[in-house]
Amino acid sequence: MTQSSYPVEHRVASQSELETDHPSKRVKYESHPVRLDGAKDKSLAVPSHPLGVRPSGNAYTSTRNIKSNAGWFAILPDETLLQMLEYLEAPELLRLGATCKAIHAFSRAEELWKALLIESSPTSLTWQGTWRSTLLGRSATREPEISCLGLFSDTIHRPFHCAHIPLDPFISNIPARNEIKRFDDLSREEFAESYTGEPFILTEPVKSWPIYRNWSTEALLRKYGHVVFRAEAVDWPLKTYADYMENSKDESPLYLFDSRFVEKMGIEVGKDTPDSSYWIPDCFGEDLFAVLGKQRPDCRWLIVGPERSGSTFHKDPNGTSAWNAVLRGSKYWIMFPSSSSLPPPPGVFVSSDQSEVTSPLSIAEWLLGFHAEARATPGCIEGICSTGEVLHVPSGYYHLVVNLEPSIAITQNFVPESKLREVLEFLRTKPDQISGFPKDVVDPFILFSQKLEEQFPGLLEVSANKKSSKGIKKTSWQAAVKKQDEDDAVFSFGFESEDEAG
Ligand SMILES: O=C(O)CCC(=O)C(=O)O
Ligand SMILES: [Fe+2]
Repeated sequence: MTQSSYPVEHRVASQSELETDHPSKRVKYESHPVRLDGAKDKSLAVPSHPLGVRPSGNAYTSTRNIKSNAGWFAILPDETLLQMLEYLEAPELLRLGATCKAIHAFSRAEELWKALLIESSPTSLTWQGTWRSTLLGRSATREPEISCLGLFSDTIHRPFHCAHIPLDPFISNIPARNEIKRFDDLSREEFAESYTGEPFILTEPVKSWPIYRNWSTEALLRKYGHVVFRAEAVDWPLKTYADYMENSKDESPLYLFDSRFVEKMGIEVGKDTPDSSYWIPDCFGEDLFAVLGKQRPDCRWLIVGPERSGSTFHKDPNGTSAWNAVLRGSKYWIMFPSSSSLPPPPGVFVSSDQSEVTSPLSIAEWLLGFHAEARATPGCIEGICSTGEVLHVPSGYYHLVVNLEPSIAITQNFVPESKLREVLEFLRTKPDQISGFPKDVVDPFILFSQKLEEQFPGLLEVSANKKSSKGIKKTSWQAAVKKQDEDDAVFSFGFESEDEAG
């Protein structure tokens, strides 16, 4: 978080507070709550913290700071104090939180209770509105309302602030040069010839899917309420997750992301399949990972999440491309191309060997700290994918996605022929980053090469030649297939990446 993006909160002092707090005359209390810079609309206001905690900067203008009542704990930086509390179990956290108001505010941090609940992995649970009340098994309305006025802590206040920032300033006024392209539909040929390397939105194909008409949270709950889906680190019945969606205010909401949804829901997929629920939009039909059959890596996910849930910056797995179809809600996307000669997007860090992409910030923190810079960065592509639309994520593109409303989506990853080189190169050069393959696949690169050669003889070579004939970079990548050993038919391919090729 950059300093300038995090506000000093101005608030109206209550009469009793004015009496007990002895605010100095220099403190300027204003009669409106926190706004984002430039936010004119009242609906863009961020409310005050429920315990009365204010951002650290306010301490400079206050004559009282209740952290000093926390004994030896007061000497610890806030982050360290919170980290220390991570070692406590629920009963200890409750006891310590009863010792003074400052520690109480720290002991209420939702991230502590979320970790405790996930660790305890109860066989069944009823979502109560907060992680703490859910673990304690009581309604959030019964949580004590303790005023911790006089505590100034970014560590405590920041997640609350981030959970309430208006998204509107970030998703509106998209510069024309950044706008993602939109089409009704594209044919397979149009996609293959011109658009495999470009993000775009298609407005039509999803609208003919049966589940576009039928799926809503209510309809899914009626049919699949007891079906257990994966949401990050937990497996919850859809009913529990829907309760969470309906009644929670996490900075980074738990996101349902399930790769087994087709099997779990017992639905049919494919245009020519009777009672099919949905099918791959025509233009994305070519998928070379299909040669792997049951040995292909995870490729499709059901995604459900509340407003503000989403995905922090990442590139899709194994060098694949993806489509993401929105059935309910809408998603704001911001994307950047990647290459060895381009820096990662603002606020995203890549390890020197390119093996790790880290975006240590939550979506809201990133928006507050880096969105303006990102928007002005060449290559930035932005747009909103609404209900019934599908977005194409080209192989290698960085993307951050945030749901603007409660949403239901399906995404699928695939390998078009023009991205075959990228995928093979990924599998060959980044074995430690390969993900989603079944456990019995020992060497995905060899397996994929082998299957391709069996089912599409010569394709590797064609694909390599196409690349160099486009003049992107003369490469000595050799797609020649060498049969190393006639007996066990092990294939090997001589690759040289663009980076390696001088
Ligand atoms: O819907 C989302 O949160 C984005 C998912 C994603 O990253 C993708 O489909 O590639
Ligand atoms: Fe993605």
